[in-house]
Amino acid sequence: MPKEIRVGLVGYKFMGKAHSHAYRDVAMFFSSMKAVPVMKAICGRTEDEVAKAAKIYGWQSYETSWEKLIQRDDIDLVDISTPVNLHKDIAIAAAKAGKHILCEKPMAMNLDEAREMLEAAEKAGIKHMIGFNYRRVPAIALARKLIEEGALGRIYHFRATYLQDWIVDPNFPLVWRLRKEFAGSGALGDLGAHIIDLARFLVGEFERVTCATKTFIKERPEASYVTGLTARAGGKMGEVTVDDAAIAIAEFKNGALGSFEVTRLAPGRKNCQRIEINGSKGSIFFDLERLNELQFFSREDKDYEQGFRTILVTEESHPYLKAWWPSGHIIGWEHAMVHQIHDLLEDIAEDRMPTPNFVDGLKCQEVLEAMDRSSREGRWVRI
Ligand code: SOE
Repeated sequence: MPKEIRVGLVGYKFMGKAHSHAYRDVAMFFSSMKAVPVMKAICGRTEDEVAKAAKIYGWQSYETSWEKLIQRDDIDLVDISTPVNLHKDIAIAAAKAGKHILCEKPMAMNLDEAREMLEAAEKAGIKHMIGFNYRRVPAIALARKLIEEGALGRIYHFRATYLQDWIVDPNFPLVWRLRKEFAGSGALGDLGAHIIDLARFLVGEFERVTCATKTFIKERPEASYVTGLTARAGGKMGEVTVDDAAIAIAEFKNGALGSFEVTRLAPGRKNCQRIEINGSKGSIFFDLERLNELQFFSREDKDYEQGFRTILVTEESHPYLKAWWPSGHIIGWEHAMVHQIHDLLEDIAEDRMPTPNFVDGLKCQEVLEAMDRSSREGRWVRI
Protein backbone atom coordinates (compact mmCIF):
# COMPACT_ATOMS: atom_id res chain seq x y z
CA MET A 1 0.00 0.00 0.00
CA PRO A 2 1.33 3.49 -0.82
CA LYS A 3 2.17 5.78 2.05
CA GLU A 4 -0.37 8.56 2.71
CA ILE A 5 0.91 12.14 2.81
CA ARG A 6 -1.58 14.46 4.45
CA VAL A 7 -1.59 17.88 2.84
CA GLY A 8 -2.56 21.32 4.14
CA LEU A 9 -2.76 24.00 1.45
CA VAL A 10 -2.62 27.73 2.20
CA GLY A 11 -4.25 29.76 -0.61
CA TYR A 12 -7.25 28.95 -2.73
CA LYS A 13 -7.13 31.33 -5.67
CA PHE A 14 -5.23 30.78 -8.93
CA MET A 15 -2.26 28.78 -7.61
CA GLY A 16 -4.32 27.19 -4.83
CA LYS A 17 -6.70 25.89 -7.47
CA ALA A 18 -3.90 24.67 -9.74
CA HIS A 19 -2.26 22.81 -6.85
CA SER A 20 -5.61 21.39 -5.66
CA HIS A 21 -6.22 20.02 -9.12
CA ALA A 22 -2.79 18.39 -9.07
CA TYR A 23 -3.42 16.68 -5.71
CA ARG A 24 -6.73 15.40 -6.99
CA ASP A 25 -5.43 14.03 -10.28
CA VAL A 26 -1.98 12.74 -9.49
CA ALA A 27 -2.71 9.26 -8.16
CA MET A 28 -5.30 8.61 -10.84
CA PHE A 29 -2.70 8.93 -13.61
CA PHE A 30 0.54 7.97 -11.87
CA SER A 31 -1.03 4.76 -10.66
CA SER A 32 1.96 3.11 -8.97
CA MET A 33 3.05 5.93 -6.69
CA LYS A 34 4.88 5.13 -3.46
CA ALA A 35 2.95 7.91 -1.72
CA VAL A 36 -0.47 9.39 -2.37
CA PRO A 37 -1.84 12.72 -1.16
CA VAL A 38 -4.69 13.03 1.29
CA MET A 39 -6.32 16.44 0.86
CA LYS A 40 -6.77 17.21 4.56
CA ALA A 41 -7.31 20.96 4.73
CA ILE A 42 -7.27 24.15 2.72
CA CYS A 43 -6.74 27.54 4.34
CA GLY A 44 -7.76 31.11 3.49
CA ARG A 45 -8.83 34.21 5.38
CA THR A 46 -12.39 34.62 4.08
CA GLU A 47 -14.50 31.87 5.58
CA ASP A 48 -17.32 31.61 3.05
CA GLU A 49 -14.87 31.61 0.12
CA VAL A 50 -12.48 29.06 1.60
CA ALA A 51 -15.39 26.84 2.63
CA LYS A 52 -16.65 26.95 -0.95
CA ALA A 53 -13.17 26.20 -2.31
CA ALA A 54 -12.82 23.24 0.07
CA LYS A 55 -16.05 21.79 -1.26
CA ILE A 56 -15.40 22.39 -4.94
CA TYR A 57 -11.73 21.36 -4.96
CA GLY A 58 -12.28 18.31 -2.76
CA TRP A 59 -10.56 19.17 0.55
CA GLN A 60 -11.78 17.37 3.68
CA SER A 61 -11.83 20.51 5.84
CA TYR A 62 -10.83 24.15 5.92
CA GLU A 63 -9.12 26.62 8.23
CA THR A 64 -9.14 30.41 8.29
CA SER A 65 -5.79 30.75 10.08
CA TRP A 66 -2.56 29.32 8.66
CA GLU A 67 -1.11 29.19 12.17
CA LYS A 68 -3.88 26.77 13.12
CA LEU A 69 -3.39 24.72 9.99
CA ILE A 70 0.30 24.28 10.77
CA GLN A 71 -0.38 23.20 14.35
CA ARG A 72 -2.67 20.39 13.22
CA ASP A 73 -1.12 16.99 13.81
CA ASP A 74 -2.93 15.43 10.87
CA ILE A 75 -0.86 17.43 8.31
CA ASP A 76 2.51 16.21 6.93
CA LEU A 77 3.03 18.63 4.05
CA VAL A 78 2.28 22.36 3.98
CA ASP A 79 1.73 23.85 0.53
CA ILE A 80 2.26 27.63 0.42
CA SER A 81 0.30 29.11 -2.48
CA THR A 82 -0.11 32.63 -1.09
CA PRO A 83 1.19 36.06 -2.12
CA VAL A 84 4.95 36.28 -1.64
CA ASN A 85 4.87 38.38 1.55
CA LEU A 86 3.51 35.40 3.51
CA HIS A 87 5.97 32.76 2.29
CA LYS A 88 8.63 33.33 4.92
CA ASP A 89 6.47 33.28 8.04
CA ILE A 90 4.46 30.29 6.93
CA ALA A 91 7.53 28.34 5.80
CA ILE A 92 9.48 28.95 9.00
CA ALA A 93 6.50 28.04 11.19
CA ALA A 94 5.84 24.92 9.09
CA ALA A 95 9.49 23.85 9.27
CA LYS A 96 9.52 24.34 13.05
CA ALA A 97 6.42 22.15 13.27
CA GLY A 98 8.27 19.45 11.31
CA LYS A 99 6.12 19.67 8.17
CA HIS A 100 7.47 19.19 4.65
CA ILE A 101 6.97 22.26 2.45
CA LEU A 102 6.04 23.09 -1.12
CA CYS A 103 6.39 26.85 -1.59
CA GLU A 104 5.33 28.86 -4.66
CA LYS A 105 7.84 31.02 -6.48
CA PRO A 106 9.51 33.43 -6.08
CA MET A 107 10.69 31.94 -2.81
CA ALA A 108 10.70 35.18 -0.81
CA MET A 109 10.48 38.97 -0.80
CA ASN A 110 14.28 39.23 -0.75
CA LEU A 111 17.50 37.27 -0.28
CA ASP A 112 17.59 37.64 3.51
CA GLU A 113 14.16 36.09 3.82
CA ALA A 114 15.15 33.25 1.50
CA ARG A 115 18.23 32.57 3.64
CA GLU A 116 16.12 32.45 6.81
CA MET A 117 13.72 30.01 5.17
CA LEU A 118 16.49 27.70 4.02
CA GLU A 119 18.13 27.78 7.42
CA ALA A 120 14.86 26.88 9.17
CA ALA A 121 14.17 24.06 6.72
CA GLU A 122 17.67 22.61 7.05
CA LYS A 123 17.57 22.85 10.84
CA ALA A 124 14.25 21.02 10.91
CA GLY A 125 15.45 18.35 8.47
CA ILE A 126 12.25 18.53 6.45
CA LYS A 127 11.85 18.08 2.67
CA HIS A 128 11.30 21.27 0.69
CA MET A 129 10.45 22.22 -2.84
CA ILE A 130 9.89 25.47 -4.76
CA GLY A 131 7.10 25.56 -7.33
CA PHE A 132 9.13 26.14 -10.47
CA ASN A 133 6.55 24.12 -12.37
CA TYR A 134 7.96 24.69 -15.86
CA ARG A 135 10.90 22.33 -15.20
CA ARG A 136 8.23 19.63 -15.37
CA VAL A 137 6.75 20.47 -18.73
CA PRO A 138 7.73 17.33 -20.70
CA ALA A 139 9.25 19.36 -23.57
CA ILE A 140 11.50 21.23 -21.10
CA ALA A 141 12.48 17.97 -19.40
CA LEU A 142 13.29 16.60 -22.86
CA ALA A 143 15.37 19.72 -23.65
CA ARG A 144 17.41 19.06 -20.51
CA LYS A 145 17.91 15.43 -21.53
CA LEU A 146 19.14 16.48 -24.99
CA ILE A 147 21.54 19.00 -23.44
CA GLU A 148 22.83 16.42 -20.93
CA GLU A 149 23.37 13.94 -23.74
CA GLY A 150 25.47 16.54 -25.53
CA ALA A 151 23.12 16.98 -28.50
CA LEU A 152 23.66 20.76 -28.41
CA GLY A 153 27.41 20.59 -27.77
CA ARG A 154 28.96 23.57 -26.02
CA ILE A 155 26.23 26.04 -25.06
CA TYR A 156 26.70 29.55 -26.44
CA HIS A 157 23.34 31.25 -25.94
CA PHE A 158 20.33 31.07 -23.62
CA ARG A 159 17.59 33.41 -24.85
CA ALA A 160 14.37 33.71 -22.89
CA THR A 161 11.33 35.94 -23.04
CA TYR A 162 8.29 35.74 -20.81
CA LEU A 163 5.63 38.14 -22.05
CA GLN A 164 2.07 38.73 -20.83
CA ASP A 165 -0.52 41.46 -21.35
CA TRP A 166 -2.99 41.21 -18.47
CA ILE A 167 -2.23 44.69 -17.08
CA VAL A 168 -1.95 46.53 -20.39
CA ASP A 169 -5.17 48.47 -19.68
CA PRO A 170 -4.09 51.42 -17.47
CA ASN A 171 -7.38 51.00 -15.62
CA PHE A 172 -6.56 47.46 -14.61
CA PRO A 173 -6.52 47.78 -10.83
CA LEU A 174 -3.77 47.69 -8.31
CA VAL A 175 -3.86 43.97 -7.43
CA TRP A 176 -1.37 42.44 -4.98
CA ARG A 177 1.01 41.50 -7.79
CA LEU A 178 1.50 45.24 -8.46
CA ARG A 179 2.34 46.13 -4.87
CA LYS A 180 5.85 45.70 -3.53
CA GLU A 181 4.69 45.01 0.03
CA PHE A 182 2.87 41.86 -1.16
CA ALA A 183 4.86 40.71 -4.20
CA GLY A 184 8.43 41.90 -3.52
CA SER A 185 8.83 42.82 -7.19
CA GLY A 186 6.79 42.87 -10.39
CA ALA A 187 7.33 41.08 -13.68
CA LEU A 188 10.94 40.49 -12.62
CA GLY A 189 10.09 38.21 -9.68
CA ASP A 190 6.82 36.84 -11.00
CA LEU A 191 7.92 35.90 -14.53
CA GLY A 192 11.68 36.40 -14.36
CA ALA A 193 11.96 33.85 -11.54
CA HIS A 194 10.69 31.16 -13.92
CA ILE A 195 13.13 31.84 -16.73
CA ILE A 196 16.04 32.33 -14.34
CA ASP A 197 15.25 28.93 -12.86
CA LEU A 198 14.99 27.39 -16.34
CA ALA A 199 18.34 28.93 -17.24
CA ARG A 200 19.92 27.31 -14.18
CA PHE A 201 18.14 24.02 -14.98
CA LEU A 202 19.20 23.96 -18.63
CA VAL A 203 22.50 25.85 -18.80
CA GLY A 204 24.01 26.25 -15.32
CA GLU A 205 24.93 28.84 -12.72
CA PHE A 206 25.03 32.58 -13.33
CA GLU A 207 28.30 34.53 -13.12
CA ARG A 208 27.07 38.14 -13.47
CA VAL A 209 24.10 40.15 -14.70
CA THR A 210 23.11 43.57 -15.89
CA CYS A 211 19.51 44.67 -16.05
CA ALA A 212 17.04 47.49 -16.68
CA THR A 213 13.59 47.54 -15.11
CA LYS A 214 10.75 49.93 -15.85
CA THR A 215 7.34 50.87 -14.49
CA PHE A 216 5.42 52.44 -17.36
CA ILE A 217 2.06 52.89 -15.65
CA LYS A 218 2.78 54.46 -12.29
CA GLU A 219 -0.75 54.81 -10.88
CA ARG A 220 -3.76 52.56 -11.10
CA PRO A 221 -7.21 52.45 -9.52
CA GLU A 222 -7.36 50.45 -6.33
CA ALA A 223 -8.91 46.97 -6.64
CA SER A 224 -12.44 46.33 -5.39
CA TYR A 225 -12.50 42.64 -6.31
CA VAL A 226 -9.71 40.24 -7.33
CA THR A 227 -9.62 36.62 -8.42
CA GLY A 228 -6.65 35.03 -10.16
CA LEU A 229 -5.52 37.45 -12.86
CA THR A 230 -8.91 39.20 -13.21
CA ALA A 231 -10.00 42.13 -11.08
CA ARG A 232 -12.46 45.06 -10.86
CA ALA A 233 -11.31 48.61 -10.30
CA GLY A 234 -12.44 50.66 -7.31
CA GLY A 235 -12.43 54.49 -7.37
CA LYS A 236 -9.28 55.82 -5.72
CA MET A 237 -5.90 55.82 -7.49
CA GLY A 238 -2.85 54.20 -5.91
CA GLU A 239 0.85 53.93 -6.73
CA VAL A 240 2.27 50.95 -8.61
CA THR A 241 5.33 50.02 -6.58
CA VAL A 242 6.82 47.24 -8.73
CA ASP A 243 8.31 46.96 -12.21
CA ASP A 244 6.10 46.35 -15.25
CA ALA A 245 9.00 45.00 -17.28
CA ALA A 246 12.66 44.02 -17.08
CA ILE A 247 15.40 43.22 -19.57
CA ALA A 248 18.62 41.56 -18.46
CA ILE A 249 21.84 40.18 -19.90
CA ALA A 250 23.75 37.45 -18.11
CA GLU A 251 27.01 35.58 -18.30
CA PHE A 252 27.02 32.02 -17.03
CA LYS A 253 29.90 30.34 -15.22
CA ASN A 254 30.37 27.99 -18.19
CA GLY A 255 30.89 30.97 -20.49
CA ALA A 256 27.45 31.02 -22.14
CA LEU A 257 25.64 34.33 -22.68
CA GLY A 258 22.01 34.81 -21.69
CA SER A 259 19.28 37.33 -22.40
CA PHE A 260 16.04 37.67 -20.45
CA GLU A 261 13.00 39.83 -21.14
CA VAL A 262 9.85 39.90 -19.01
CA THR A 263 6.83 42.15 -19.29
CA ARG A 264 3.13 42.32 -18.55
CA LEU A 265 2.60 44.99 -21.19
CA ALA A 266 2.92 43.05 -24.46
CA PRO A 267 -0.52 43.20 -26.13
CA GLY A 268 -1.46 39.84 -27.61
CA ARG A 269 1.17 37.91 -25.65
CA LYS A 270 -0.82 35.95 -23.11
CA ASN A 271 1.51 33.49 -21.43
CA CYS A 272 4.31 33.71 -23.94
CA GLN A 273 7.34 32.03 -22.44
CA ARG A 274 9.89 31.26 -25.13
CA ILE A 275 13.29 29.71 -24.65
CA GLU A 276 15.95 29.23 -27.31
CA ILE A 277 19.30 27.64 -26.64
CA ASN A 278 22.08 27.58 -29.21
CA GLY A 279 25.13 25.34 -28.92
CA SER A 280 28.05 24.27 -31.09
CA LYS A 281 26.13 21.23 -32.37
CA GLY A 282 22.55 22.45 -32.48
CA SER A 283 19.69 24.48 -31.06
CA ILE A 284 16.39 23.98 -29.28
CA PHE A 285 13.35 26.23 -29.12
CA PHE A 286 10.38 26.02 -26.75
CA ASP A 287 7.17 28.08 -26.68
CA LEU A 288 4.90 27.60 -23.66
CA GLU A 289 1.82 28.37 -25.74
CA ARG A 290 2.81 25.30 -27.83
CA LEU A 291 3.93 23.28 -24.85
CA ASN A 292 3.53 19.87 -26.43
CA GLU A 293 6.25 20.69 -28.93
CA LEU A 294 10.02 21.04 -28.82
CA GLN A 295 11.92 22.34 -31.82
CA PHE A 296 15.34 20.84 -32.32
CA PHE A 297 18.02 21.62 -34.91
CA SER A 298 21.02 19.35 -35.21
CA ARG A 299 24.13 20.14 -37.21
CA GLU A 300 24.74 16.38 -37.21
CA ASP A 301 21.81 15.78 -39.57
CA LYS A 302 22.79 15.35 -43.24
CA ASP A 303 23.46 18.79 -44.78
CA TYR A 304 20.59 18.58 -47.19
CA GLU A 305 18.16 17.47 -44.48
CA GLN A 306 19.07 20.12 -41.92
CA GLY A 307 16.32 22.28 -40.51
CA PHE A 308 14.43 22.71 -37.24
CA ARG A 309 12.31 19.62 -36.60
CA THR A 310 9.25 19.82 -34.37
CA ILE A 311 9.13 16.97 -31.90
CA LEU A 312 5.60 16.30 -30.67
CA VAL A 313 6.40 15.49 -27.06
CA THR A 314 3.60 13.00 -26.43
CA GLU A 315 5.33 9.62 -26.79
CA GLU A 316 5.61 7.14 -23.93
CA SER A 317 9.38 7.53 -24.19
CA HIS A 318 9.13 11.25 -23.37
CA PRO A 319 9.40 12.48 -19.77
CA TYR A 320 6.15 11.98 -17.77
CA LEU A 321 4.07 11.02 -20.81
CA LYS A 322 3.71 7.34 -20.00
CA ALA A 323 1.22 8.32 -17.30
CA TRP A 324 -1.07 10.25 -19.64
CA TRP A 325 -2.99 9.63 -22.85
CA PRO A 326 -2.02 7.68 -26.00
CA SER A 327 0.55 9.47 -28.23
CA GLY A 328 -0.69 12.64 -29.88
CA HIS A 329 -3.32 13.19 -27.18
CA ILE A 330 -1.80 16.39 -25.97
CA ILE A 331 -1.51 17.71 -22.42
CA GLY A 332 -1.97 21.23 -20.98
CA TRP A 333 -0.55 23.89 -18.66
CA GLU A 334 -1.85 22.25 -15.47
CA HIS A 335 -0.06 18.95 -16.14
CA ALA A 336 3.32 20.31 -15.07
CA MET A 337 1.74 21.01 -11.67
CA VAL A 338 0.63 17.36 -11.48
CA HIS A 339 4.18 16.26 -12.32
CA GLN A 340 5.50 18.57 -9.62
CA ILE A 341 3.26 16.98 -6.99
CA HIS A 342 4.13 13.50 -8.25
CA ASP A 343 7.85 14.10 -7.94
CA LEU A 344 7.50 15.77 -4.55
CA LEU A 345 5.48 12.90 -3.06
CA GLU A 346 7.83 10.27 -4.49
CA ASP A 347 10.81 12.12 -3.04
CA ILE A 348 9.17 12.33 0.38
CA ALA A 349 8.30 8.62 0.24
CA GLU A 350 11.86 7.70 -0.78
CA ASP A 351 13.44 10.08 1.76
CA ARG A 352 15.17 12.12 -0.99
CA MET A 353 15.48 15.90 -1.12
CA PRO A 354 13.26 17.18 -3.95
CA THR A 355 14.49 19.57 -6.66
CA PRO A 356 14.11 22.43 -7.17
CA ASN A 357 14.31 22.99 -3.41
CA PHE A 358 14.97 25.98 -1.15
CA VAL A 359 18.62 26.02 -2.28
CA ASP A 360 17.40 26.55 -5.86
CA GLY A 361 14.85 29.10 -4.65
CA LEU A 362 17.63 30.99 -2.90
CA LYS A 363 19.94 30.87 -5.94
CA CYS A 364 17.13 32.26 -8.07
CA GLN A 365 16.56 34.96 -5.46
CA GLU A 366 20.28 35.88 -5.66
CA VAL A 367 19.95 36.44 -9.38
CA LEU A 368 16.71 38.43 -8.95
CA GLU A 369 18.31 40.61 -6.33
CA ALA A 370 21.40 41.12 -8.51
CA MET A 371 19.20 42.12 -11.46
CA ASP A 372 17.30 44.57 -9.29
CA ARG A 373 20.51 46.06 -7.91
CA SER A 374 22.01 46.30 -11.40
CA SER A 375 18.96 48.21 -12.58
CA ARG A 376 19.12 50.65 -9.66
CA GLU A 377 22.88 51.17 -9.79
CA GLY A 378 23.36 50.98 -13.56
CA ARG A 379 26.17 48.41 -13.53
CA TRP A 380 27.05 44.73 -13.86
CA VAL A 381 26.50 42.76 -10.65
CA ARG A 382 28.33 39.54 -9.81
CA ILE A 383 26.30 36.69 -8.30
C1 SOE B 1 0.97 35.67 -13.57
O1 SOE B 1 1.90 36.47 -14.14
C2 SOE B 1 1.35 34.18 -13.58
O2 SOE B 1 0.24 33.50 -13.12
C3 SOE B 1 2.54 33.85 -12.68
O3 SOE B 1 2.32 34.22 -11.32
C4 SOE B 1 2.83 32.37 -12.77
O4 SOE B 1 3.94 32.02 -11.97
C5 SOE B 1 3.08 31.99 -14.23
O5 SOE B 1 3.27 30.61 -14.31
C6 SOE B 1 1.94 32.40 -15.10
O6 SOE B 1 1.64 33.77 -14.90
